[in-house]
Amino acid sequence: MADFTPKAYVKTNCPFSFKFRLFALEAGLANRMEFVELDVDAVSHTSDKSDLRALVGRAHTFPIVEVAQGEFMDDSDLLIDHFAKLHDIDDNQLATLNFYRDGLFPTFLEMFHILAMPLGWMARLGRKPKAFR
Ligand SMILES: N[C@@H](CCC(=O)N[C@@H](CS)C(=O)NCC(=O)O)C(=O)O
Repeated sequence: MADFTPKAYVKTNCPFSFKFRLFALEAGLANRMEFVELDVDAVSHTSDKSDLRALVGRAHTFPIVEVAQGEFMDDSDLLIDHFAKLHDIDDNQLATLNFYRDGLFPTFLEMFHILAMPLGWMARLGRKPKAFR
């Protein structure tokens, strides 16, 4: 559908969501899609997630984008590839995206893996750390 506005669901604590959003912004596509932010601090966060799961009709990760009416795509790299091809953009030329992809993004993932065990203990004690929401 030519006039369909893609709807991107992004989670506020999510480094993959940030990657996709940064791509969209730097590629000049951000104002051609709608962003729906799932706020991990919101009281409604758990129900927001299950509402979205029901809408999508399958388990998924964030970011997830409704790329056409009723058609959902997740995985940040697949999404970047999809929109880059659609708009004839070379994402390797996007300097800020690559600054993030080569720097903060892998650093964050490394720290997350190192911290996974203590964060898991906290979660089991009933204090759900932000990174696990
Ligand atoms: N390979 C995926 C990984 C995405 C991912 O793991 N996202 C996390 C949030 S940062 C997720 O959706 N976790 C499940 C959840 O929050 O329900 C990508 O690049 O988009």
